[in-house]
Amino acid sequence: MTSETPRRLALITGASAGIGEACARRFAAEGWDLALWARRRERLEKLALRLQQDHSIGVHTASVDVRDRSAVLAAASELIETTRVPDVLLNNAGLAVGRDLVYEGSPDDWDRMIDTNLKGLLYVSRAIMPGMVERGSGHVINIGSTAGHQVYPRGNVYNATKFGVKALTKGMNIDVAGTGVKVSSVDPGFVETEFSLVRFRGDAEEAEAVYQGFQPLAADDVADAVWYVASRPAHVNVFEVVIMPTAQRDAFVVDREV
Ligand code: NDP
Ligand code: 8X3
Repeated sequence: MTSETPRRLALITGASAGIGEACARRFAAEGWDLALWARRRERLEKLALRLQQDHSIGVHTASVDVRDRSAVLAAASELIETTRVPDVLLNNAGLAVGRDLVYEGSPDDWDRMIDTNLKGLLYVSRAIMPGMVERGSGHVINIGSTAGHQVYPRGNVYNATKFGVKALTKGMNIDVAGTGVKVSSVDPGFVETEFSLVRFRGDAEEAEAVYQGFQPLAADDVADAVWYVASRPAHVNVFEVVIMPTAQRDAFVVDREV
């Protein structure tokens, strides 16, 4: 890289924990500048400070709820005006809430999942992609899930959102044909993060049980896959990576020691 070449910039949503945080560390270690978004500002600022110190990179943080369309637009404009259009947008912010039967489920939980996993992803993409298209380069990487490949009991609305992400990855790819912009998804199985703690509303015992008796993926394993996808040459577009723990072969086949 010459002194005139700006460092590449990745915008990561949901960077305050889990997969997003692991991706932030990975891209930082590769010398990329970062824009980190999530709702928990303190966590972002702590992470940013550490990454700036350890890797001498530029890190921009913003407390953004991706469900809030005007907050997304404001943060995206600010980022583009003060920094530049990101080279990579990692649409990672997402969650599952509850494991209820649809006919007993809470519409508030459905709103949280649909508004975050689908509409949030769309709002951020809508704010960032025009600059990529105009420049003729950029890469949107969506974090989907094996839950977007196979429906499991009581997964209903979360499954629907991740099937939706899968459709959006395909649709976005078609929409940017001819522009030089790439769209990919990385779809993990079980990853031990705060995901299940959120799903089970802070019940640590229930959350831990999800990962008991086998070795789940770590967030760093997913960050490896994301980095692989992001670091292909310009003419290579990886559409979809599905990554599971070796003990897991689908939603129902998990080799647990009992
Ligand atoms: P975590 O709960 O550890 O992290 C979720 C991240 O998303 C946090 O940084 C959280 O930040 C952020 N987030 C949640 N809601 C919002 C919002 N409204 N606006 C902005 N940021 C938000 O879970 P994971 O790291 O596991 O999850 C990351 C992604 O990976 C999700 O899309 C999830 O569906 C997907 N996934 C997870 C798997 C797993 O088994 N863990 C497997 C497959 C996919 P904050 O609360 O600070 O806003
Ligand atoms: C997270 C993986 O199987 O818990 O998307 O839904 S799973």
